[in-house]
Amino acid sequence: MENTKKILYSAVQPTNNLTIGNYLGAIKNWVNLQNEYDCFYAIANMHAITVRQNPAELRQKTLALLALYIACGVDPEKCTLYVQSHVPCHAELAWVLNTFTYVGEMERMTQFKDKSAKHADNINMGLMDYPVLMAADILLYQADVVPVGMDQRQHLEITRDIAQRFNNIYSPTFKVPEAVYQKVGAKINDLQDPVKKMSKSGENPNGAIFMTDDKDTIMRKFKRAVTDSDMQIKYDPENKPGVSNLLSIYSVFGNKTIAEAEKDFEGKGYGDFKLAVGETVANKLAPIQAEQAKLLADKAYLDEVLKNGAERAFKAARKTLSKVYKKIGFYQL
Ligand code: ATP
Ligand code: LTN
Repeated sequence: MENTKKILYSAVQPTNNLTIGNYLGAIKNWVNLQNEYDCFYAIANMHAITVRQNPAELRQKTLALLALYIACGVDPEKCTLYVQSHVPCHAELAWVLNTFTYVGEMERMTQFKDKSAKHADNINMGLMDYPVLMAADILLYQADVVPVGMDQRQHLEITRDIAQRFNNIYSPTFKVPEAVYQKVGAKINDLQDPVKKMSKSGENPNGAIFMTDDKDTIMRKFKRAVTDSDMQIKYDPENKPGVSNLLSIYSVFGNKTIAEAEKDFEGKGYGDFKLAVGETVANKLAPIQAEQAKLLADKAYLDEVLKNGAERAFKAARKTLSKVYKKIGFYQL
């Protein structure tokens, strides 16, 4: 039974605190899919260092992210939870895949262009190579599906291209993965600038709701959220991006369809609407925050989860890497 399950792979970088965009776009889906798939969920600390990190904070954020995965409902008994740098195969496969990836392809990546503009003083090789490391992550585990937010679409496409390229030159070696997105929640937008994605490292902290925000902060940010002047609470992302974004947030946190969400606010004003969205989010986050704090107090348990995870991940990853080394002609002892 166990072996017939398809494989799922995903990861989040331990940069900053997560936003509800990360939760709704990715982690919530991970929880829904964990029974159906054999899941690997990584903490992508090697990706994180492509922009400069404070070492003490990076260490702390790594454990905080693990605790958050578990607090959100990811079950370490069912899934493999591990830290990317604990499995050296990621760096090793990334090196090989670099030789199957063109500089021009990497220069055209939207995230590379955005991050280069944002960190103009540190456009390092790692930032450019980010998608290749991500391809290595996914391909090492022969993943069938990769649940991510819409912003990762281009990275998933290049992963598929690299896999197919390698398979065509040698023989079928890598599974060509499919991206899976949430129907609602795959792109949560900034509360202050609702045509831009909500980002954990965005400029305006009022634009993002962090998973660690307390109720007062959440209510204040929703109260200030940008809407429009027509006073209609209906879902129309094109013409009413602010209101539509709030409706999406409300519907996924409240487990409702968009139509049900619209119905809840028939005849109501924006003031009431924003309060209700804030209440719904704060009530959902409170138990997650409490559970995360409890888990963080038990470092021995978290370390144990990571140790088991690294062992399981290494076994799976090493198998693929050995195959690759053989195919490309690396001399084996
Ligand atoms: P950063 O701002 O540091 O670049 P980020 O907020 O984009 O980070 P990542 O660690 O890059 O976060 O992404 C983690 C996961 O969250 C990915 O699957 C990504 O697609 C998803 N995600 C990020 N932002 C959003 C969003 N606004 N809406 C939906 N999903 C999102
Ligand atoms: N780049 C991803 C994080 C990430 C990832 C992965 C996601 C690193 N490796 C492998 C899916 C599969 C992001 O969400 N920014």
